[in-house]
Amino acid sequence: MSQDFAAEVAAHVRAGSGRPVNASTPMEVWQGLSRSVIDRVADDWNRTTATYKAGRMEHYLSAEFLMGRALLNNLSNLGIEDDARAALAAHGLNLTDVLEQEPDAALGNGGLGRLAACFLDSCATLDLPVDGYGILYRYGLFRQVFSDGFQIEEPDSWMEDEYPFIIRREEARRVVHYADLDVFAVPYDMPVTGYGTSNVNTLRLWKAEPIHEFDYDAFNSQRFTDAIVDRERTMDISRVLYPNDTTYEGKVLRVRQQYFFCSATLQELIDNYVEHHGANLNGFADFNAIQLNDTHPVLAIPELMRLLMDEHGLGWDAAWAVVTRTFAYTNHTVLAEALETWEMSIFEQLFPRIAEIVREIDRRFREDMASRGVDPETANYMAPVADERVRMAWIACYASYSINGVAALHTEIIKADTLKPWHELWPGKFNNKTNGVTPRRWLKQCNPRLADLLDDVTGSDEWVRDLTVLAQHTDSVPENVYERLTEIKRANKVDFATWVARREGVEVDPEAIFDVQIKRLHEYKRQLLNALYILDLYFRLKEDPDLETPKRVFIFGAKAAPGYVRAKAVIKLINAIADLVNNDEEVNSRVKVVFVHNYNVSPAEHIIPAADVSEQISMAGKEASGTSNMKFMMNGALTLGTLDGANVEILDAVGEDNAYIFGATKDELPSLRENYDPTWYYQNVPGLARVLDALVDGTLDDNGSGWFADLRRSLLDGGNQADTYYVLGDFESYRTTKDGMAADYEDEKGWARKAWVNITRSGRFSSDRTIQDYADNVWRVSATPIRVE
Ligand code: RUG
Repeated sequence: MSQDFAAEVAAHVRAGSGRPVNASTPMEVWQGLSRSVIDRVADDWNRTTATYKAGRMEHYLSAEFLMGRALLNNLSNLGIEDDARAALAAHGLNLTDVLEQEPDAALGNGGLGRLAACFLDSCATLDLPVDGYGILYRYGLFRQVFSDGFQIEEPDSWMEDEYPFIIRREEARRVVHYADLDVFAVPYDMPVTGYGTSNVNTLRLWKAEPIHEFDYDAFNSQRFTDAIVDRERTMDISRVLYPNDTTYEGKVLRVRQQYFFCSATLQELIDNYVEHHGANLNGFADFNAIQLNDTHPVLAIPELMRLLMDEHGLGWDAAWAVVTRTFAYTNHTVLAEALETWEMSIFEQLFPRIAEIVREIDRRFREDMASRGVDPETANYMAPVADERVRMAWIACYASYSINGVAALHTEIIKADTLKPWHELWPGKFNNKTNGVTPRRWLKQCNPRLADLLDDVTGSDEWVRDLTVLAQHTDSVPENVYERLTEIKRANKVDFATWVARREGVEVDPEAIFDVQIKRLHEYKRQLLNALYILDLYFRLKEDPDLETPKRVFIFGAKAAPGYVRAKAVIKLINAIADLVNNDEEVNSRVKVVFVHNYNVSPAEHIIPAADVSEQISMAGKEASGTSNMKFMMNGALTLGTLDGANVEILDAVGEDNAYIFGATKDELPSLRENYDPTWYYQNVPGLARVLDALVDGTLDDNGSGWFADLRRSLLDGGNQADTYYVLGDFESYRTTKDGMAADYEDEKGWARKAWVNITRSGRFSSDRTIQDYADNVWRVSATPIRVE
């Protein structure tokens, strides 16, 4: 097997590079090895697709799929990682080096996009007939670099080199029609392998291409720019993830993107239905369920109405009956500003027929509400269109048969608050689906040492497909497990130290506590609270060099939205604190601060296995779920967090001795805020004034931007309206808990025991559990293993 594989790999490398393996570049070797994987899965992939298409399927529509790297994931799922290592070794090459060639497929922003990727992995592993649909962005999320500690955004041209894991399916292209433009939607497919199964699912990403290459006449008349205008306008549709939408033109482009992938996908689903089940579209929902991942794909609702009515002759009521049995909607946020609304004029401009359908949905909705006796004010609040704006979340709530939140607390909040009037009318639509993460990528692949320990303790690798089996081993373990766990963590930290020294130029001590906060930069996530703690610790150490505290390394990774100045200010602040601390000889042997630039899936795979502390410190009630909290837990890091999102369920799983919880709860906050006076905290909490003053007294340099003074003002100015996210209110409780946690770290065995409890109780946070729940209770699809001849 291994020898055959070595020959296959060599042949694929040669075919791509035109050179023998030992004369090919590492990138060419990566490409050749990747092609061997595609070769391996091709038959099963084809068979899976054919099998699924004939039956009931679920389609996961998402503007984001944060897939990360594909090669190791596939090798591991297919059980050929060792063969690949041997195949490369035969040519004197190292698999790890070759894997490092791969760019991250960063077609997503953060948690929402990575959740979609974890879900695909679980669907394949569970043999579920589910495919994903999205957009093949030429440029993924921007590449972050730092200049003087400021975030700079650069394009992420991740597909510039040949990328074998995405295959163009020219023959399946569709035309998407806009009032001002017709474009091709060309599908590109990515195989999604599962662990220990022959099924290979599909992620289909649409790319926009011009119908006419360019205007030949214009080009021949030397009007070169005119000749390519429409072509570029078309290519813009799939050029970047989340184009800046601060201008009207930017909004038009976003809406165009959303319609683009919804229309292409639905055209395909309908054609597939007709091919397998005939031309009577009334039964469409018997064979198709569609999960709307947030509001970005909500245009699929009016588009399905259009296709059913205009192209397949259904009347309004029949079409609406299909639509309301097809769609399910996942809400990922309670932040009102994140619930999309668009100007109706954009719809009129791009697709008047869709605008007409949306208005008709709105008219009928209002009629429906009146007939139910809903008062006009409430009906207007809930209406799909108001003040000439289209409210995407409200359309989703009206048309979907299922509405879910992503953690127990979050679902309670949307029922009681964010989506309250819908819940009052349709309580049966609401359900909770606590997020999960795949233990394949987030444990087995990124932490092989721990995976080996789990194999040993449990006696098999069954845990990879059923993480709940670990719970049987929480208490009954041989003594040396704690020692092995400590050794594994230390070895992972040594690896991380090498990686981060090379990548960021900062030396860190693996003996220190590795305290990590990695997530998008947002004020509600409160990276600022963490930064203020570090600054306070710095001053405490300066004041009292004998202060008893273990060594600490504070690790951050975060991107700020390009237009979000305050978030960018926090990045600059953390970098300034890193400069201060790391360059102070009196402190830097005890405290280091590292900001890992361009945080993404691959850096997370290096960071998480090395973490001791998982910072999950959002203001209670604001983080819908969080998913890094689950990845950290699986890798034996202890949560330092508020009672927010899925932290609540993590605490429930591990017990209060094995997590560090602080801060005001969601229920306490309203009354605390009523008489909130941040300046009281400034004046009375020891150390807080010193820290806040350091933002403006020259201790820290913001290069004249004025950003640090603005941060300080945001916390202090404006009475009880200041400090929206209660940073100062929670500071004391955070500091006490974090100090206590650091002290506990000194007890090596006690800490290892807590880490072990976290690992073995992480079973319920596997995305396999989440997906099985969706499959049984929302999608009504069942495992469909392909027969292998
Ligand atoms: O902020 C949420 C996270 O709490 C959650 O874990 C993740 C996946 O459900 O989705 C994130 N999210 C929310 N990403 N975008 C939004 C805004 O719609």
